[in-house]
Amino acid sequence: MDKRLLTIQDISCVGQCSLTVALPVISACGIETAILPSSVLSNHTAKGFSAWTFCDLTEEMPKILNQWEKDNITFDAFYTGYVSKTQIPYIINIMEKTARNGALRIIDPVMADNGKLYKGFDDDFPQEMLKLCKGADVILPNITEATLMLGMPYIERGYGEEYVREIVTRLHSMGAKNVVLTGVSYKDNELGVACYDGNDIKYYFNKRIDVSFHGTGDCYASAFAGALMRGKDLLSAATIAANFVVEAIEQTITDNNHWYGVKFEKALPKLIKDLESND
Ligand code: PXL
Repeated sequence: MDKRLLTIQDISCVGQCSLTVALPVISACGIETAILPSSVLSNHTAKGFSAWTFCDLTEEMPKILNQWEKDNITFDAFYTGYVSKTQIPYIINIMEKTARNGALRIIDPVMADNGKLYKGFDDDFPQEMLKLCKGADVILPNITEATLMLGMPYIERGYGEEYVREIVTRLHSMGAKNVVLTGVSYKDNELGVACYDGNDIKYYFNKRIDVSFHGTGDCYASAFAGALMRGKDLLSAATIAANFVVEAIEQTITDNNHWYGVKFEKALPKLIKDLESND
């Protein structure tokens, strides 16, 4: 049977993030992708748009699950992104009820960046998100999200390996089987990821591109989930995803009018090629 993944996150109608990224990216990886929208927004909540509309879909979740159970709909993997606090128990229940044997839980604890929670998230959100991370096969926090969940200080630059080791080992000991920490940097000119599987920390670095675009975290997690489902190991999936994001940024920086996200569509051919090599 072909593999089927369920991704749970919002639809931001415009803005190249969440489901408008996850669905095309994971599908392009050759993996059947089902969706459970957590909410519908006119656009994302990051800078650039004047405001946004928000329609919460929590009440749909048990109804959708109920229908799926009648038809025995099941999944080989779950990938969650931007969700609200009240949805977390529903999501855990959906994952329990619809998992095929050995189904993977990939959790991107979307909530913060650059040391701050996103607009609309309360201070107790990190502790709730930790509950989702505790049962995960892989979590993909950035350093802000990881330190908020652990109650550790956020250090922007100039930290050493000990800081990263403390973050990934503590998240692992809380129950996340594998940790892919994004936005790791020991030198000004590099940016990368640290992968920890409970044994050793493996790194992958790219040259730092000194621009910040919205939605790159969603591009990263989607490509990672697709690559993992294609059978890549943790570090290979983390590497393929990082190179996909770099390509998407490079396709975007020359266009000053493209302010709300990255042109990930232009990077899909590279992603597909990278997935095919060493298959
Ligand atoms: O990219 C994360 C994300 C997803 N969805 C919405 C967001 C954000 C980040 O700001 O606002 C609605």
